[in-house]
Amino acid sequence: MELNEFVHQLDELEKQAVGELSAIQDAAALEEVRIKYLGAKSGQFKNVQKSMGALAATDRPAGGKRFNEVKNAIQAAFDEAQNRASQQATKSTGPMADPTLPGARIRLGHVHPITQTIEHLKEIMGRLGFSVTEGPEVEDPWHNFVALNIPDDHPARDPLDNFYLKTAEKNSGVTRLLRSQTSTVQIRVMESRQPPVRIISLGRVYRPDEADATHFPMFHQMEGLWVDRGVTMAQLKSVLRLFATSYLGGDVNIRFRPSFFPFTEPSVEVDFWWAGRWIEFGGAGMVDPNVLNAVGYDPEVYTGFAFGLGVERLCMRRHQVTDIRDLYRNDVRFLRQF
Ligand code: FA5
Repeated sequence: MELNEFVHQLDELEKQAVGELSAIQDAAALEEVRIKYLGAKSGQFKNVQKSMGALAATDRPAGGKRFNEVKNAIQAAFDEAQNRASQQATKSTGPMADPTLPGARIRLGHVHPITQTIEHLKEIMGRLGFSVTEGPEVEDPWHNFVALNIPDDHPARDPLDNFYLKTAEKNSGVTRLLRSQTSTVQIRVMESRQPPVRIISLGRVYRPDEADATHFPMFHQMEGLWVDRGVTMAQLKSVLRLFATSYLGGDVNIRFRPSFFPFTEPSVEVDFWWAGRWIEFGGAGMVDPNVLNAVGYDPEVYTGFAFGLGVERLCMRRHQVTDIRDLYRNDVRFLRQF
């Protein structure tokens, strides 16, 4: 091999290696370049060194001198790059993390107390043989009033007691409102199937009630309906008592008070004893024959009972919540307890 060619190879190697090393900032890239040029087995420097043996004996001193110069230049560039990479490493990671410190605790979210209550109520009523149905929240007067034996001039239809949907009425010409009770689902179920019917329906209802400790303009009700041959008031009381003791415990005090609803006859109000007084949880009664007629059931053949309970008040009684508004403030400090 000619001396010229050998020196040219060394020049090229120096230019390339020093150029690459001077751009290096981190340890991983440095190691790659080290292997490429200075690797013991097939690094480019090693290859050039091997070809020194092919020089004429008279050219070797000059070739060897240049070889050492290039070797020192590359070594110097390498050392510099190594310095830079180690400075960079301290800068980006900062002080070493302490692996013995406990990790940051991640809080898990969970289901809202009312949703938990709804699931629990479904489970209890399921064990008593009631299946679950649903109905729409936007209703028409037939299902919210007429079929429930609430005539046109009844105060329950007053705009002050209901959320009528003006835009829907203007656009379609028919009256629509947010349902004020889940009793609407009784009608929808009986219209769509023949007895025996044994269902519950849980969902939101809306009333322009002023919010206080026991009232909210949006709340949930659990409606129950059992229609068959020979269903009696005694069964209604048994079912509600069984339900109450399952959900609130064996020592719960429950009271049935005579009352009036247009869609049941006779009607009762259901109270639970709570913190030294009776609190109303719902209404119930034997399905009025007019309602059975409205859905095409023969009241001479079938009888039934229905009830509607406030879900929030049940949840509150079980979990000792004294203000219904706490359930809807979305304050995680409160919600976390459930
Ligand atoms: C009714 O809504 C009847 N549909 C119940 C019924 C069903 C009777 C089937 C007979 C047969 P009432 O308006 O009383 O009844 O409401 C029932 C329960 O809903 C109340 O006892 C109470 O627990 C709850 N409730 C009523 N208004 C509110 C409110 N603004 N906020 C929270 N809960 C309420």
